[in-house]
Amino acid sequence: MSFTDRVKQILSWYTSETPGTRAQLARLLTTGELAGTGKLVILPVDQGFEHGPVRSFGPNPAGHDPLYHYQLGIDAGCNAYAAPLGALEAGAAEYAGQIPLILKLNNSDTLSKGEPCSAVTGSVDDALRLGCVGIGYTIYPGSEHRNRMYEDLRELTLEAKAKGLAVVVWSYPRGSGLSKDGETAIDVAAYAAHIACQLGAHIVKIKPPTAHIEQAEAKKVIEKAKIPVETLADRVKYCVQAAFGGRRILIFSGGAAKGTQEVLDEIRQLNAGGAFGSIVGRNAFQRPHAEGVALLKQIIGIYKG
Ligand code: FBP
Repeated sequence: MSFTDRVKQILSWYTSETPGTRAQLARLLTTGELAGTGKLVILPVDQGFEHGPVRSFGPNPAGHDPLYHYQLGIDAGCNAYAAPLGALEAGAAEYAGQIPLILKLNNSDTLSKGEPCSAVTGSVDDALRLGCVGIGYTIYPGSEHRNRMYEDLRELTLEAKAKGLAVVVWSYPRGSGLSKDGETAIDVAAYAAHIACQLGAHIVKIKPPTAHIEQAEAKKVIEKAKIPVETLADRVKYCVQAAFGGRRILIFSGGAAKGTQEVLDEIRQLNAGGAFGSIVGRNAFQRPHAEGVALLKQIIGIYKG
């Protein structure tokens, strides 16, 4: 029975939402190998847009086919598959009902320079038409264009909630307001998680934070209050706290392709820190199918405890 007490507890944090939105969150939490545990492993495949097809699918050319990723998510027992409009449209009919879908509603490419800002590339109605459980949206706190992204998200969130969908926010600090190390600094990561919660996200995704502290004022408080930030588990714990005291689902991204042991060690630390799960793309789809499935299953196994 996947509608467990833990699922009910998590849903109780979202009582202001419509029955439709709560049903979609429930569907995410009761699908796949982690059904009922309160944990999520999601397969995101927007890297073709974000980094280009060569960098994304060159290592495993089968990944050029959007249907490959539907099947990968299903075979691995993921809770959901997230992708931009074109890729979801390519397989939504064939795979209808087989895995929850998240429509990534804004995207950026790496073909131009300047302050990071994503374009809105789909609509809430597209998400409904394709049978998605929710919309996905990236914000770049630290960019000069952050306010535009926050305001666009506000409109989309309002509509998604009114139409009974879940809202998943990728909160990725970057831009001229931050140093390169600052993009994943513990204080900035926690801040990014908190901003996404304040913007009304149901599920927030951040990168695993480092021990770097970007803001001098935050450093003083971390030291004075003795907030532990030494290990990744410590830092994850703090980020979960920053996400409304643990009342929002906070998950962590997988990052660029790396060795299996390195991936699994990181997941163990995320799990130890109280992460609600992971969203792992490149480390899954850049491996041959069987290896990608095996790695995702190992990740799921760690979250299962
Ligand atoms: P990965 O597991 O491949 O890191 O995917 C997670 C993700 O959030 C993708 O959805 C997104 O395309 C990518 O990371 C962005 O990575 P970056 O911030 O390095 O451009």
